[in-house]
Amino acid sequence: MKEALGRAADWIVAAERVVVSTGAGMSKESGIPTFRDAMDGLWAEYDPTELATEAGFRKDPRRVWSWYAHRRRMIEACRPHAGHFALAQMERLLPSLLLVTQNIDGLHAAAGSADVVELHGSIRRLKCLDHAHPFAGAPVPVENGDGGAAAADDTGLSGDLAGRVPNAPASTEEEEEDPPPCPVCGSPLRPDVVWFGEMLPERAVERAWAGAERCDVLLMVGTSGTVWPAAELPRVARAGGARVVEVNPEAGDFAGAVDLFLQGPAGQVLPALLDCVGRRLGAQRGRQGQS
Ligand code: BV8
Repeated sequence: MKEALGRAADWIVAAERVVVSTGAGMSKESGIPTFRDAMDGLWAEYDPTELATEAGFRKDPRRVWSWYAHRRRMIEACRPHAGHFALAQMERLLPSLLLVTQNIDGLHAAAGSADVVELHGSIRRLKCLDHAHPFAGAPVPVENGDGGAAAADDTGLSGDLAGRVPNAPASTEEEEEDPPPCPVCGSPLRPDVVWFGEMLPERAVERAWAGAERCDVLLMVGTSGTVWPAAELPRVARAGGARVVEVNPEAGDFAGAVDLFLQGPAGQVLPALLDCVGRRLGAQRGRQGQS
């Protein structure tokens, strides 16, 4: 692993542009179950084609709203881990790092990543079903690891946290609840996430695909490559001449689009990678200082 970390760090330090693409595995060590894990995966309990779709919501708004309220409460109790903080630090150290995530939990922003492209939206944001009116409830500051409020960027593409959940039951039992009505048009509120069968946010797709086409290194963390079109990113990056590095305890389904596999959990591999990158940048600056 040491040799592989060194190679990945060499590529990252030599790169003009780096793109990082994260999936549910990135949040696993923060306590948020992934979709795929047989043991505790969200899909093990529910049928996503029933719940994470507009049709499912229209069929049973109470059930889908309650499922998201349950997930939101779970996520609000979770904190970024060392891997999230390592990516935020890399963003500060490197000339250009674009962070693209499939995750809806807002943990990258909570760890201080200033510019996060959320391909699948954010569970912390709400909008109405019929007109996508944003629910402008009281903003919810995101507690990051040391209790401070994280920087929320103004691109609207990161996990901005307007929209405290209305009628979130305070009680510990999780009784089902009806989605509240939109204050503007009265249609039911829904999470501002991309459901299956829905288009991804245009601006997010533009930024992610342009970033992947032009980058020198794509670092993929914690994704199985099952969900489209996000699963396309490594192929887009490779076609643009980038090197693709995967961080995962087990290799994903990328059909040979990966150049280097760093096997292990994000919370361990990313801090180790940051350490290698930091040493190389320090040595580089030392040499420049002497010349
Ligand atoms: C769309 C928000 C246009 C909601 C989510 C081809 C092209 C286009 C579309 C399709 C296509 N083929 C099929 C489709 C349809 C569909 C799709 O992809 N279906 C799948 C099931 C085959 N795609 C769509 O509908 C997309 N829309 O394309 O619109 C369109 C419209 C109509 C018809 C056609 C096209 C919208 C997709 C977005 C869905 N919304 N989330 C919510 O969360 O409730 S998807 C959701 O599941 C997540 O956001 C994430 O994207 C996905 C889970 O995937 P991963 O993140 O990869 O996580 P997973 O659990 O799979 O894997 C975890 C990984 O972590 C594993 O590899 C594991 O080993 C690793 N891991 C575990 N522990 C760790 C770790 N890694 C690191 N550290 C650890 N500690």
